Amino acid sequence: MASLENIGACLFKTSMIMSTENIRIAIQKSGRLSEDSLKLFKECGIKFEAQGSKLRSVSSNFPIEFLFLRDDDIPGYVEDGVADLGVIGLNVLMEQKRKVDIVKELGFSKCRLSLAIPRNEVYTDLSYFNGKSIATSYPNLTDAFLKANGVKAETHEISGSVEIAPSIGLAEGICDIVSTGGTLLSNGLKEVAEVFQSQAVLISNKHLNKTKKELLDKIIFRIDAVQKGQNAKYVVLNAKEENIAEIIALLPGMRSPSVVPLAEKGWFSLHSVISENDFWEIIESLRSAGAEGILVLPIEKMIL
Ligand code: PRT
Ligand code: ZN
Repeated sequence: MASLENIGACLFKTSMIMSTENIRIAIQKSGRLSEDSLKLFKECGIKFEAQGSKLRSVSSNFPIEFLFLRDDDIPGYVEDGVADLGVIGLNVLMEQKRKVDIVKELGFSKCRLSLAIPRNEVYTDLSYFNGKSIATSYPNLTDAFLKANGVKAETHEISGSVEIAPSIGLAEGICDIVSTGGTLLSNGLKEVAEVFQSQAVLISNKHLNKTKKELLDKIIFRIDAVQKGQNAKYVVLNAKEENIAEIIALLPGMRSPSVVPLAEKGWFSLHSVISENDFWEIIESLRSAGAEGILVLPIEKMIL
């Protein structure tokens, strides 16, 4: 008869075998996507080391292996199945036209691909670019945009320092990534048309096996919880009993808020979850409805 120890040993061995299949994710080694990518997976409770020259790291508490790569290589590795998942700017992904699935928008590294021209040029509309030359590191996205808008311009692909192209006579305009607009400004350029909006996305290989699909679902579940928590705030406020109904009507919370009696008779503490934007819009109405001692607290994770 099987002893408890034997059954335990068997279960242990089975779980070891089951856990040998790691899902592999490629994230940028160093650059504008790296810090937020690392932060996201740490907030998802996935422990791993990412220091110095390390090119890979296996998590100690989740069956996942991280590969640290240049961002441009990530879509190709995910398409080929060298990595199962990747975090990449939508701009790079769409430029490369790789066959992968976009599984989640991650909400960081937001930027736009825009057309810009020298500041002193007079600009009316996109027809300005007819017959002009445009320098860019994104020829596919730029050409597609120009074509969709019936503009016949010549794009010149260059790999870096696109913003200096007009001043050295290489092109008459540029199509480049803009975030704050500071780089355009300091190079005597002005943004005239937005071509594409980008943010970091989680991508996946199209042919994940069952185990890896299940792991991806777990990762998405965790990312959802982190993202919901980031957009939501926990609000605690005090109010007299006669004002509670009016205050509840103002709160667009998840469900009915908790109402807890305070030590002082006739006073209650009201707890609710609302989006930060909603909060700023209704704060004055809450105060005029009699809310006092309002506390707004961050939420780490939110599971609905
Ligand atoms: O070394 P590796 O190849 O991995 O990285 P990289 O140098 O190619 O990319 P990196 O780290 O610069 O950017 C990675 C991703 O971050 C991009 O593909 C975008 O999705 C996103 N991102 C967000 C940006 C910016 N903001 C950004 N501001 N990528 C580039 N810029 C550059 C832009 O090219 C221009 O030179 O910043 C300048 C403009 O910024 P502002 O703030 O002055 O407008
Ligand atoms: Zn790159």
